[in-house]
Amino acid sequence: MTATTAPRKTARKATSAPKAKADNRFGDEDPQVLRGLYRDMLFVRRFEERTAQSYQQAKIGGYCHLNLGEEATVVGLAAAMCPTDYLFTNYREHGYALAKGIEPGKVMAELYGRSTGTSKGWGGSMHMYDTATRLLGGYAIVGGQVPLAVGAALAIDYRGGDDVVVCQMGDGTTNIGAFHESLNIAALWRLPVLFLVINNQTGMGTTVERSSAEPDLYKRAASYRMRGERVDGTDVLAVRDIAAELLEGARREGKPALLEAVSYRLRGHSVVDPAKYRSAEDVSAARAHDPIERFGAELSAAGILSEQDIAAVEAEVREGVEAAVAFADASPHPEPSSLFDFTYATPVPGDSRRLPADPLFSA
Ligand SMILES: Cc1ncc(C[n+]2csc(CCOP(=O)(O)OP(=O)(O)O)c2C)c(N)n1
Repeated sequence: MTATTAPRKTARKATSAPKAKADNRFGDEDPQVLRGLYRDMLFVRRFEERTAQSYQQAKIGGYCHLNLGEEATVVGLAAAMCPTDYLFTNYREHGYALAKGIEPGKVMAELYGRSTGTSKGWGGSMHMYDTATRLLGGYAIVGGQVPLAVGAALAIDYRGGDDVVVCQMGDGTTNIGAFHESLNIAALWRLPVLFLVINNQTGMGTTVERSSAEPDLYKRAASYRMRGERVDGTDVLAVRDIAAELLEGARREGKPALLEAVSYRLRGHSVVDPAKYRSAEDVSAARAHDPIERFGAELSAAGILSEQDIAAVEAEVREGVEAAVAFADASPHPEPSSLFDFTYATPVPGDSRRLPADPLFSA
């Protein structure tokens, strides 16, 4: 997406840029990198807010789930990954697509169902896919991505090489059978995969405590003798650092791992969910943990981000998001005649290409 997620092989690069002040937790961090992380999180935030607005304007249809509140996990993970690493996600993936380096216009065009989108407009919000950046979806079936991610890790292991697969999912997914089967195989065969569980504390409207007999989700890794860690998913640096460590273990030693990132969903499950089941305390806890405000305040206090910087980043980000919207809006819809072109990978006899309103039997 920006310099923050630029190609690299290790989690942190040596730099000759000026160092941040020492009287804060930033130590020898490159201020440029810190500002980049802030900018990338803000981009996801504004992109998602604009997506919600476009949905209300009926520019976007179908299901639509946002990463609002989860920006630190999205950006921290991307900062730890190599660009050649593979990523599988659930349906809440717009931010990951951006952080993986896909052009924002292409991401928005997919949301708008236009042919310039990541999946030619046929996938929509939940099915983004991009081989160039190795985002291998975008899955709507809860847990559907987990066995596929393990399959990709098996392919890497079989062929050789040091790529790693990250498999993102929500807390609710850890109660799906395929999650347990996949972790078992990954551990048994020592596959290079990091399971990233976004514990945003709710699966639709059900809390983790009500749905999970073991609500400390990172502990599930222990059943498979796998390393399990929990991190504050609203702290971009904490996510980046632990993700980098676990990715390195998977890459160098074939040690799969599970990372639970605890965050707070700022809105409902999807754009059409008013989240009436949430208590006032829950909503204010979510606001209090806003990852962007918190990081911005820290950077300001450390003298790394001035008021003018914040205003300039805001302007640049808004301009980028509006450019993405303009690109999407100006892009063509897919041709109806092309609707079935990729239903099957190869031609299939008797493949029905009937469109809605076509006669059931035609001469
Ligand atoms: C197999 C399956 N069961 C049920 C659903 C309906 N459903 C969609 S999202 C969701 C909640 C999943 O929650 P979680 O895994 O915590 O992910 P989050 O939405 O918080 O990212 C459910 C039950 C589905 N899509 N697939």
